[in-house]
Amino acid sequence: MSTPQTPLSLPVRLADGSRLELGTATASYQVEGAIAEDGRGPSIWDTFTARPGAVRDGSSGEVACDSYHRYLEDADLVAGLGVDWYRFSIAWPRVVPAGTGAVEQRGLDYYDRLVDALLERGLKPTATLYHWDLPQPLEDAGGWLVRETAEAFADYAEVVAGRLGDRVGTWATLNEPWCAGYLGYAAGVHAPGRSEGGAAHRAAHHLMLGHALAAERVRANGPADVGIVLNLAPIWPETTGTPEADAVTDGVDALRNRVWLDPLVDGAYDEGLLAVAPELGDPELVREGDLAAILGSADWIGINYYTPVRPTPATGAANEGGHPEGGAYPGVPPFDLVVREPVTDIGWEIDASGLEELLVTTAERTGLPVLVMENGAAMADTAVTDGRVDDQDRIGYLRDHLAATVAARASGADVRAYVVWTLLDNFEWAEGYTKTFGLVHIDSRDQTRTPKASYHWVAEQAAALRA
Ligand code: IFM
Repeated sequence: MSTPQTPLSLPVRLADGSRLELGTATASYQVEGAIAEDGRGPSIWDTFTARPGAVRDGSSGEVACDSYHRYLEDADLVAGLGVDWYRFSIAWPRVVPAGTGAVEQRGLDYYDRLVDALLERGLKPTATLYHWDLPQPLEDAGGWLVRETAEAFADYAEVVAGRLGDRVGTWATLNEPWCAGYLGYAAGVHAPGRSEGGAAHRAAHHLMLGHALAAERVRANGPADVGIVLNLAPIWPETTGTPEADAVTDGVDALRNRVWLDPLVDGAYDEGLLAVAPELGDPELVREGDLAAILGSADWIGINYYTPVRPTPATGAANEGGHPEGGAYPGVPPFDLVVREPVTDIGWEIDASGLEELLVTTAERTGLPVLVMENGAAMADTAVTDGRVDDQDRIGYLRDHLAATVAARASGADVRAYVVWTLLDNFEWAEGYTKTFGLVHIDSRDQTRTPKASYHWVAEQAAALRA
């Protein structure tokens, strides 16, 4: 990693006068807390976190960063960064507590206040409609394995857009459907914690259908820029040149990348994908008109990038390789995932060139604007000394990845934004509070927020871009 002190050369504007926009992001269940307040219903993450052993430190989002009550302080922190955007997500169970039916106005009121607070501070509110907190009643009725969930998602999207659409211009339907579908319904390491093998492909299709139906409803509410946020990955095979290795590489690429991009760009699931996911060839699942609805339904593609994926045929048990993601690729021949040094505190390999590659290839493949909607690093930097957290390692990571973003843009890819994950140290899903990605440290005893050195570094980059 290069030294953080090296000045970053940011091409401030392109010939057309546009510049890269910066932002930071959070997600409802990871920061809000207040899970039983103002009529919020239970979500699958409330249920999953209560399951013994599901979360590393046995914690939950019950309090999290208490952002439901401290959103003004958070908005001030984002404003202090001088960035353009705040990307937040809306908790479906706050707005439609049972998943369908009655709307909870107090839940909508919260997001209304948040959006106004951002606008008052000159920030662009960017809303994600689904960052994994499915209302539990919908899971009880089958979750993403059933079509009705996609239809309910569209109804909920319409309610939210109806209330916020006059002030929110940029909408993301789903965040990382790969996690919602395959970590949730195949690997079982995320809520709802089900290990259903190939049935998870049903979830993938319903998520994409839900995206398309929701996008249509959001647009029906007025001018809106609607996209989808994918955790695509550069697939860098560790082994090549054998039929086994090629089958693994193609299968991993199919489920990590093509199952989302192909229907958006081609309106089809390709042959290699159908080989690992024959369920996607079932006309009862993929009904007439579904693929036509998904085709062209995104105005932009959001990319969340942290690490490359290096598969190799397994030498041991099927799809284990000691990696929790192994079970998230049903239908792919047994493989291991190789991780090279250096790694972050969560064990993810650091390689910024993967981001540049993804931005360039995704822009080419889709012909759409691409936005880095999440990028950041878990680093073991929890100590506050004299009111400071000196996270030079995080600065190094961000610096290299922002430089990779700029390089992709300079080479002609239509890269519009770079959004840092995340504003606050928060609830990191199955890792609980053991892994911290934030620009701002949170003292869980009293919720004191302490901006880290990386916060000040991002502020400097934002100032340079605005100059
Ligand atoms: O914290 C998550 C986020 O919710 C989704 N993208 C990856 C982040 C780090 O794991």
